[in-house]
Amino acid sequence: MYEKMSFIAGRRIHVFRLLYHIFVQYQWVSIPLHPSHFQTNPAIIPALQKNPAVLLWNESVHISDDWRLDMDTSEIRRRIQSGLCAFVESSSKNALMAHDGMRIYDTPLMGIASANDPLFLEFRRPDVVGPDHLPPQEWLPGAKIVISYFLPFTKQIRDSNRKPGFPSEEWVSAWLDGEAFNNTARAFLADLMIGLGADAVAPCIDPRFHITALVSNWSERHVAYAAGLGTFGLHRALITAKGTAGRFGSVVTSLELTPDCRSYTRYDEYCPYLTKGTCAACMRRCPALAITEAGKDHLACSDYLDNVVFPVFAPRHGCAKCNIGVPCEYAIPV
Ligand code: B12
Ligand code: SF4
Ligand code: SF4
Repeated sequence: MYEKMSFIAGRRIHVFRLLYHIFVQYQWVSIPLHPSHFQTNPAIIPALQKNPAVLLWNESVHISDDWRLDMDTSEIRRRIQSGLCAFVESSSKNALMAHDGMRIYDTPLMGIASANDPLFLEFRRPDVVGPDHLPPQEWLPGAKIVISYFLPFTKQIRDSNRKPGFPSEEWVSAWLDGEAFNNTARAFLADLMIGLGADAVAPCIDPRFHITALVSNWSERHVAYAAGLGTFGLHRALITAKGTAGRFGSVVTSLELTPDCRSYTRYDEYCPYLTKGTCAACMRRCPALAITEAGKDHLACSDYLDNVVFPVFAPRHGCAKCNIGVPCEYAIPV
């Protein structure tokens, strides 16, 4: 086995060596093969080409023959989730170099939605997301499920941004480097599906992804809602079992797994303000006064980020005071 591992030596792969250990332990991988072994979906190639981490992953890891689509689906699901967790926990990119390697994200949550969930049609309503929001089959013909995940920020990153007012240096760096890492996590997950012989697209790193007037054609929070990860708050962030302070990612795939049940029926069920008029802590935290009884004004928030925060921290920005020091920061408050 170690002889085989030496095949991948000489590359910048200490992350993958650790993953390799984990995967070998669970017998997920056999020997690394040439990248041409992988059946890469043409739709994702441009995104992968922009993403060296994934090509590296592609070059160095091959899914073993004992991990195939005819396995028990709950076991496949378990392995995908532990693979994603191992990636987040071991990647050297999950760290702020400018802040002594402060870790950005803790262990992720993962949820699965059916690609045929009627919610994806509901998201196209103008009062939900809008008609530009593409359903899974438009991202990937033959799509069966959507895998969504939540990357919670670590305590150190959150604590740095606890004081009211301007965002911390660590927070704005975590906005920039954290989204770059999120892109590698998206691509990692897509590549894992491709390695399994399925097709996969991560919409937010696909060239067709766009945002028009603050509305995207693939809303990660709405997708996470469909996948059972949480519901919306007054601040319009999605409240998950690990709170709101973090980021979402997702992958559409032809892999067929059982979707997760949603433990809620209303889209605002986890926010006590929206259900019974109590809390409103996020309203008091917002330096831009963008959150009122009427909800959150995206334009006011965006103006503050672009015209107050960005000029000071460019190319970084961020704020999220509404996600920190509030009852839904770490958990579901109901
Ligand atoms: C454009 C954008 C912004 C805009 C607009 C914000 C927004 N919430 O839409 C601006 C610049 C203001 C912004 C700011 C921030 N953003 Co931003 N942003 C996005 C982006 C790129 C697209 C969002 C989008 O498409 N919105 C669509 C509109 C329609 O959403 P909405 O109005 O909130 O939807 C409401 C309706 O659908 C309504 N509704 C009515 N009827 C029904 C029925 C049903 C069934 C449902 C489900 C809903 C529903 O409920 C929703 C909530 O009120 C996403 C990335 C992505 N691809 O998803 C990140 C994203 C939303 N942002 C994120 C973050 C972290 C932030 C910031 C905290 C930045 C920072 N790091 O400091 C701030 C503040 C976030 C906040 N409090 O909302 C995270 C959200 C994390 C979370 N826990 O929810 C995302 C998902 C990025 C990521 N990859 O994780 N952002
Ligand atoms: S701080 Fe309170 S009111 Fe605001 S979203 Fe969280 S639970 Fe809802
Ligand atoms: S991100 Fe900042 S400005 Fe935007 S709503 Fe939250 S607290 Fe207000």
